[in-house]
Amino acid sequence: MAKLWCFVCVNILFTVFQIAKSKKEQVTTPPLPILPLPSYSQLKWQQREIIMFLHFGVNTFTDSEWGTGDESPSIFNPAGLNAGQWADTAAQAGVSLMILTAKHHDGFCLWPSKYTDHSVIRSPWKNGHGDVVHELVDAAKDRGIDIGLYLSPWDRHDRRYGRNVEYNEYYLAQLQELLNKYGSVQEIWFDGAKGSNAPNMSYYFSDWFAMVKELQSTINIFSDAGPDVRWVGDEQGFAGSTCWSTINRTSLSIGNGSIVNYLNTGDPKGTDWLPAECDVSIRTGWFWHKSQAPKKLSELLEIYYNSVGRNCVLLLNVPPNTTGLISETDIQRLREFRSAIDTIFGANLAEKCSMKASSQRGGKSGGFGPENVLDSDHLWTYWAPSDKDEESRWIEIRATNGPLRFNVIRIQEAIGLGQRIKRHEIYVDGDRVASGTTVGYKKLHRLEKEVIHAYSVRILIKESRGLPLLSSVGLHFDPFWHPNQQ
Ligand code: FUL
Repeated sequence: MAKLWCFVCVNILFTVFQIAKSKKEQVTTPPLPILPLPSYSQLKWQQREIIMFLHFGVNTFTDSEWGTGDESPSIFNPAGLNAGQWADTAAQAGVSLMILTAKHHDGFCLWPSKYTDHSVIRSPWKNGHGDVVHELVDAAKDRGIDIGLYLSPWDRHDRRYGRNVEYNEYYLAQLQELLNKYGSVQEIWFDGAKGSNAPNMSYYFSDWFAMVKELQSTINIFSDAGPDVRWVGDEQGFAGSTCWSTINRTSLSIGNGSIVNYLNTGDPKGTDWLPAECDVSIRTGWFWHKSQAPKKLSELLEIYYNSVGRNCVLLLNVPPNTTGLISETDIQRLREFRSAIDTIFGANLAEKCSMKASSQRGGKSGGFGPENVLDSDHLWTYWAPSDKDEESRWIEIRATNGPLRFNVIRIQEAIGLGQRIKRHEIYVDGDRVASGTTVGYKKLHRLEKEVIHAYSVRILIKESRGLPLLSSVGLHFDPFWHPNQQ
């Protein structure tokens, strides 16, 4: 009997202990999101950081930017075209998506469309049997790179342009060709440029967008007004120093010059997640011209800081030449650009430091401590302050191995739960060295003065929509940054 009692008591104790243990170990949940949120495809797009644009077509051979539409297909003969070389260039530059102008404003099609003969079919290139889109798709696939397509709405060649139903049918037919025939397409570019050759031409955007989504479920649609990616409002590759991924789509329209400032900064009250893409060319023009050279490394870095470093994606155009190759000078510059980015951001001085924060959600064991900003996950592990921490929310990096030398500070928000930070400041050993507004996926601060002997860096969140959530923080040294020489 005593034995039985003993057995029962041990069992009861064990159960009580298990219950107590499971209570103690209850995991703290993530905070509620703040809407709007990015879609899966938008998040993937954001993490690409740099996308390559390829402007190529009859303009390449006529030394022009906007073709008239009267060009003879016989001028298109890129005898040495090698899409493998384009894709290698992209891979070396760390690019995971390449967008080709399948048709520019001149109406010439780089693929053998069934619906027009103003295309590669009538060109001498490969005796009319070539298909540039196909070549790019194959080369990109071999290297694990995704593709995107640009199909100009404005068409200066096709006779149907200006007759609404006919042209929209033609345009939709071409969309079906491109999005059915070439496998997965990750971005489609609807350019807002529209000339005066048919002022009353209206584009059936709703039909186009619906068709695109029907044919490609993970694609992002770019236009001045989205619906997935918005134009940044300029072609210099510069976002606003305040840049929200949120905006009100109802205030946007395609080809409307009066909204460029709104596009540049976004809207903290916006009800749509519509991040900005910064398009700019490595050269002056979008198409290749013998007389032009690539931008200097310092200019490309300036663009990088003002696009990727301001919560955007950089869409950098690298135009193939008349041979059908990307010029060596451009390849060389891209190599320098990638190597500079890797040099600057390859090492994070904060990794060797200790972290402190004003508070943390769920206390010490809640899983939302400041150390989360040092791991390699830049979305789903993050520092979250406690709900009660409303006054001064900060995170601090403390040197443990001697003083720190840096001139760039990187801050990233956990945008999977919404973009939140409105205003922030940075202090080094108690002195304010930088201040800013939005953070978003990535904010890069290049300091006016290099910090050579620091022991602590504090990021203070002054204002935010709900709790600020930081997913990554970095202290970097940029040897190419000379503020006084700019
Ligand atoms: C503009 C076009 O007119 C340019 O030719 C170029 O394609 C650029 C990316 O978009 O609107």
